[in-house]
Amino acid sequence: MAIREILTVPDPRLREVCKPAEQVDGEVRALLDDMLETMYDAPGIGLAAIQIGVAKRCIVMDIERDPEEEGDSGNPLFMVNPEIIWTSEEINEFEEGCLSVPEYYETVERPESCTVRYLDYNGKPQELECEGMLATCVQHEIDHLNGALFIDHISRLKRDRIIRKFTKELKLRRKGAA
Ligand code: GNR
Ligand code: NI
Repeated sequence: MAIREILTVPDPRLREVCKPAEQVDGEVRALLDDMLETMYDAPGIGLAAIQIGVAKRCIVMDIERDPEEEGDSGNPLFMVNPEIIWTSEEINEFEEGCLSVPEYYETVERPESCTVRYLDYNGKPQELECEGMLATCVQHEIDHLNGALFIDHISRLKRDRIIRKFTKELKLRRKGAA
């Protein structure tokens, strides 16, 4: 396993539409392992493969692990080719953040519950009903697979402002390195 670098906005790879994995083989499992380690290290509650530069439809999540608790194994979820097959009418507001948009938090509205169909770590088809924070997280991660970010759900004014801030910081860093 290895901790990989997490891409941040405005990296254009975060806007790619990711490709399905053909099967859950050793290579995909190695990717999932790296993603989990990277997510725990960050720390975060979810991670999509494209956030470490791999354009495959793979996500990992753990909303139970306490990052303060050394060695807490939590409850990791691995999903390959996840698809949302049902969403509730009921909408939830949640303060979201993203490891690819560091230190920015904003309220996002999404369906309160959803059902997701996916292949698990062993390639077995599964369906999971999600609600609350898990429902928010899984929708946030599947957005990543389609090149979408949580800031796409907020006002254009706020989105443009945050993208401009990150673009400016990137230019300054590049200048500093030259
Ligand atoms: O760590 C994360 N926390 C979080 C909080 C509210 C809603 C979504 C998330 S996901 C985020 C990690 C991340 O960027 N996953 O793509
Ligand atoms: Ni994210």
